[in-house]
Amino acid sequence: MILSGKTALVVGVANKNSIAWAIAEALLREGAKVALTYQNERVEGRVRDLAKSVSPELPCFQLDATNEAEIATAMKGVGEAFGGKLDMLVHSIAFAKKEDLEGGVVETTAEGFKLAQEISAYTLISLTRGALPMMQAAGGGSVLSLTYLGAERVIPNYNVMGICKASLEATTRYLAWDLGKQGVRVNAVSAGPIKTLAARGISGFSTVLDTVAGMAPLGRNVTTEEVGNAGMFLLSPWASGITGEVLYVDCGYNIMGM
Ligand code: 0WD
Repeated sequence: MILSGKTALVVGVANKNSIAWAIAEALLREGAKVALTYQNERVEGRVRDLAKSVSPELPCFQLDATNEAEIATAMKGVGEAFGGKLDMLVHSIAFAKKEDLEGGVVETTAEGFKLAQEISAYTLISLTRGALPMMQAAGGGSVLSLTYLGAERVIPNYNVMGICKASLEATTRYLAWDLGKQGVRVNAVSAGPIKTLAARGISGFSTVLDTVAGMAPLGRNVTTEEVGNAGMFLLSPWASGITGEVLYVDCGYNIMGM
């Protein structure tokens, strides 16, 4: 098992359909010790139940990524659970107000823009900063975030989230440059569309699913398991020469012109 003896913190599990959960399952399957976080009491029960379904000892911590104090407390808990060493961090969170995921981009308010950027892009920096001392203690580490094609092409209704994903991808490259000499790699998976809680907030999402299945070289949509496996690969030592990269896991849809 490639990840035996390695430790991972996975941020962004909301329920069993979450991409973060598929990544956690792939990490566990390859022998890693995994800790989860839940955003708030609303999702706590579901996350704890998922954790218990794989191991009675799997640690879970409350972490709203916009709350620096909660990041510090969660990281302290992770350090206690894993002997002060962390090898892998997964950032699988995003948020924009419903009204900013439909209608005109030109209507986006400064408040909606800042909120979406903070949760969807800035938190990659703050979570990585929180995890860094434990990665240094581990002699290096790797960080993974989740992005989408809407960062570079226009996907109707994705709107402010496309702008945030562009920011997230640039953040991935700058962090990769900043932390590379410390042996910390930072990469992103650009996943094809998957029906999750977050995706349900985007107007016309079922049209996106149908379009991709119709046009993608593989003739279908990607599964969360496939995204989980690719994420696990980028986090693992198999990807030791890869950093600052965005890997498409979308059944090939991104290569198509028509
Ligand atoms: O089609 C898709 N589903 C794709 C998702 C395609 C490509 C990329 N992605 C990305 C998303 O943009 C996100 O970055 O994958 C990541 C994970 O999204 P998901 O698995 O699709 O969605 P979900 O299961 O809803 O997990 C996202 C969770 C939130 O769930 P809610 O309840 O808001 O739907 O992110 C968490 C929250 O649990 N989250 C936060 N966690 C900590 N602090 C915060 C926060 N401030 N805000 C949201």
